[in-house]
Amino acid sequence: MSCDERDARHLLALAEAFVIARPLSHVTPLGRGLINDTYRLEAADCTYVLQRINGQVFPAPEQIMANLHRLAQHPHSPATYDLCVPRLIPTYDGASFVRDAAGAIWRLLEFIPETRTLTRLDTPEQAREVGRALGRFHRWTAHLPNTDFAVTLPGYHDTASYFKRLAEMLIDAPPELTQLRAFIRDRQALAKILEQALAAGQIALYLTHGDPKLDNILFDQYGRQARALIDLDTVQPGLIQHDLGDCLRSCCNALGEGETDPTRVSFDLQLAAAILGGYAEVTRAWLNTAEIDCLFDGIRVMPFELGMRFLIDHLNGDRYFKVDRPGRNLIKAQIQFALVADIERQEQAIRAVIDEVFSG
Ligand code: GN1
Ligand code: MG
Repeated sequence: MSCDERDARHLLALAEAFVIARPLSHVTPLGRGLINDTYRLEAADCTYVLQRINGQVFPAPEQIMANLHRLAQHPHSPATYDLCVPRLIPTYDGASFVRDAAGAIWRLLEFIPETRTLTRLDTPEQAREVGRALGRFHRWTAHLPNTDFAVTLPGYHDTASYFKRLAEMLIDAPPELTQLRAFIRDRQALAKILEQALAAGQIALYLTHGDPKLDNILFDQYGRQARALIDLDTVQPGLIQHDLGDCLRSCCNALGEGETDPTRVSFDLQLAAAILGGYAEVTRAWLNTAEIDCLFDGIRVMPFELGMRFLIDHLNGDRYFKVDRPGRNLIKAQIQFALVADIERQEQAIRAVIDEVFSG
């Protein structure tokens, strides 16, 4: 029996605990996630998503499951906002997950049929749909008190603490990192900007998605309508400015996170305008001026933060993000910093778009 076969049998045995169609037929790896292990499971004529939560990254995976439960008890279905989120499938014992022999948590989710992810946005219409989907998600989750939800990943978007940690790690930086060190040091104020706005009461905490990158948005089969937001592990109290910034960071870097040449990276203003337009269409009447004024900071800070996170992981020996080879996290950090630089070059234009789309 090959190792793959053994793995597949192990996965099918785990899936047996859940209330699903029979017989279970096969499992295959799914998606491009950097943290959890995700599989597509076929059973009879149904498809499911089987996932192992990364217990090294999430200190208390049970809290994720508790948050997902709270979300599922929302008094309004997401369909009220023209949106889907994946449903959790219970076990025969009525639990929402099983533990394997090593203590890891596995869960099963519905596979939302007739959908697919896009590897890049090809049209402004698709980009507009992305913005609408995120706006709808924020409107939907805003009905629930964010204080009822656990913080599943403490410090997740604490940019200032990543900055501090990295500054210490880079004190004795090797010569090839001194340029990056200077780039980061010049942006100390940026690392604190949203934290200060929050402390000053200009912006507020909401229940956020936490990871609305393009891979986590499901489109219909034709790639026209954004139908669902998936990967809800980081749904926790947070800033909508972070969510929107993260979404633009991912969608407007047309070459993707995996690009290897920082000189080729750019922030696509046309796509950004369309995403912001779609987002504003849904949230214009709901957000206040101060919240809108801080959106640009979110757009600038998120690639900066992710670049720092990739660099920290590189310096730590690649323990957090999955990598295909050593050095990958360093390149990924450089790509994110190149994106920050291009966002800064286009600041005036991006701010003008925000003003325009929110003035409606
Ligand atoms: C991670 O696992 P995945 O791919 O959904 C990360 C996000 C990053 C993203 C970058 C919990 O998400 O914060 O933006 O990689 N998730 C966590 O691709 O750290
Ligand atoms: Mg994720």
